[in-house]
Amino acid sequence: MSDENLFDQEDYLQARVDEYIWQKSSDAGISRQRFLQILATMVGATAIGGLAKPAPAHSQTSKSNLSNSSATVTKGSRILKPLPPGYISHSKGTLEMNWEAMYERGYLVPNDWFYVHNRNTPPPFDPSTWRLHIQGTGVSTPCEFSYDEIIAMPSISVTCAIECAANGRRFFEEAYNKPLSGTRWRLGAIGVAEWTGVPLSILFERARLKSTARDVLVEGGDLDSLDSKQSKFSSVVPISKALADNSLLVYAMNGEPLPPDHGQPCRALFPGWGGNANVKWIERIEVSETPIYTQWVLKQMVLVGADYPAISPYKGKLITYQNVKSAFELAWPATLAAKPYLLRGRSWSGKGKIVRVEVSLDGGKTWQFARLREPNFPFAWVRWDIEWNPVPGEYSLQARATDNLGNTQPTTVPWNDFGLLYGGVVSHPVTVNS
Ligand SMILES: Nc1nc2c(c(=O)[nH]1)N[C@H]1C(S)=C(S)[C@@H](COP(=O)(O)O)O[C@H]1N2
Ligand SMILES: [Mo]
Repeated sequence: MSDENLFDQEDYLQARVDEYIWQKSSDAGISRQRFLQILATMVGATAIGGLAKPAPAHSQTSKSNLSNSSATVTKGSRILKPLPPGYISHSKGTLEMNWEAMYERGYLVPNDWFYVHNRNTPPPFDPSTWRLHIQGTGVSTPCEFSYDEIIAMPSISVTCAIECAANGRRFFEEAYNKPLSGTRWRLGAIGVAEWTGVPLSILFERARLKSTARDVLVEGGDLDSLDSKQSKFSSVVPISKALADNSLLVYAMNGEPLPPDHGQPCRALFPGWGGNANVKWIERIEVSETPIYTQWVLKQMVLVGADYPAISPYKGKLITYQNVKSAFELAWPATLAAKPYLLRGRSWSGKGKIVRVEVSLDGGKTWQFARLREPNFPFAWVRWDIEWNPVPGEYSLQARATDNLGNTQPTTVPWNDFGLLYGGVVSHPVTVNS
């Protein structure tokens, strides 16, 4: 069977045409000098480039002024950072952002507050022995880089979201009254940060990329728990995505060295793609002249269900880019006093930038435009607000966003067996007391 026609499938073609000219957020980016300063002053750092050892679990005190106490930690946690209060710990390796914590907060999610999806405990990092290997049939000169070499290379900063492909999974369960396996995320498996790193295209140039390169496999240092063959956790993207200006080997998050939970020392950034593409704790990148089909891509990164006919060898419809979603910066469920209130929220799209947000305060009967705030970066999110002066009662608040390609949020979403990419309008329950 020829791989060629399989690779020509609609989704990957779509991914290729979807590639936008990225507006580099270099103005907002941290300077190299500043980064090196931070690195040098980190506790336990021996020298520039000698990054601090990962802090022992839960020993750090959080810098956030909201974190007076920590949320309960699941026994045997695979998350090393302290859990902010109110954050939802679904399992040993998952931490969901609670949206009320974002009320009136800045554009970026601070590192301590960023959601976590760890299949494993972050592997230990030793800057003296860690190497990034670039190899495969798609490069003429396979090579390796040390951490010091990586951070000495030209870098850019990109402000964008990372979002789990399963964000919103719970709304499938609620809409279809059917249980799903996997983390029961509401809408908090997303965060926006400023990511700094080396464009993958620069690394590939050093390895003398061939014009015939097709696919890129990015591999982490941890095992893929879903794979019985004990392979490492990995993701595959087409070469066109890997060569996009904003596809990075990231080593800094919001101006700090990448924290252990978020991929220290380096992670991939493929803006707009599902969270799992952004492989953490990278050790190896394989560039191939032939399409790479991993079990993960064939069987997990797919929509499986009656509305998604499988395209062999995929088990369903392959997913790449994230869809449009919206969330209120409110507790779930929320209880408010009957007084004028500035309702706030955020909307985002993996395919571009949000141009319009409509809000319904009456369960979908009438809609009003929300006011959009700056900044509004593509592949990140936009903050919005709307005035509300409610009388006591029970409410169902809804928000519906539209991106610059006209993608919007439907009322109902067809079922898929893994509960991926829920992009429907969500009803947020709110009680207003007198
Ligand atoms: N090596 C490795 N990379 C990984 C994962 C993992 O378990 N191991 N989880 C992926 C998934 S499913 C998501 S949603 C994102 C989460 O990134 P974050 O924890 O920094 O928010 O990382 C991705 N990268
Ligand atoms: Mo995820």
